[in-house]
Amino acid sequence: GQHSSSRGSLIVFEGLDRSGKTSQCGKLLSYLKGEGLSVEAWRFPDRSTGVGQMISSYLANQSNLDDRAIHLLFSANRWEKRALMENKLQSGITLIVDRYSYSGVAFSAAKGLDIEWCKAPEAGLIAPDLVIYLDVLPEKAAERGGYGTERYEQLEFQKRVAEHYKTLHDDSWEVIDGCLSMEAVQQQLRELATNCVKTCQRGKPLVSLWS
Ligand code: NYM
Repeated sequence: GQHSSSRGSLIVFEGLDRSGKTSQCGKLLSYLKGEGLSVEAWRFPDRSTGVGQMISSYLANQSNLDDRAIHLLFSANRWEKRALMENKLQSGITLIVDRYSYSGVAFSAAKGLDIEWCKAPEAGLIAPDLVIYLDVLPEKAAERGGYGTERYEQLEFQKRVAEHYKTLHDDSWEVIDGCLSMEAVQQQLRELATNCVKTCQRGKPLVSLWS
């Protein structure tokens, strides 16, 4: 059973734009809540902070920033949430997070920045217990009602992002075929998340990312 001292899980969703992350996160959140779990949905970029507003304006093409400067802002946006994230996890709350450091690296590397340079500022953030990668071919994602008008929402760019994501997979990753039906994907996610939550409740330690 769940002990008051047991920690929550950090479950991260990654994937290309229009891979279905946001819908699946929402469904998983409702399901886990229904199971009586303490759970919150987060997302990065968190556009509610000062840093987040700079990112949002950059993404909307309302401002221009040097590629490294925007990379560091995305990272700072995670760092400013790190302490709160750890407190929530330690107090038993599971976090379902729509994008994290892997987006940071994959999108910046797709512009030609060095991967190790991109990873460095992420080292020391909390490592996810589970990364769910919703795998959809860039061409298929592009067909899904089309991209929006934000920066990066272009097929050729998304193809490069997909290639960089592939180099980031580690033991915490589960690759799910995002072209299956909404229900079939959700069914797999529920099972993966439930197992992950149990493992963390049994005392799996929190560790740092890439350090
Ligand atoms: N993005 C997101 C990055 O380039 N770096 C990051 O660190 C993160 C978290 O922002 N195209 C990109 C990926 C998306 C865009 O994300 C906005 P969303 O999930 O559409 O709000």
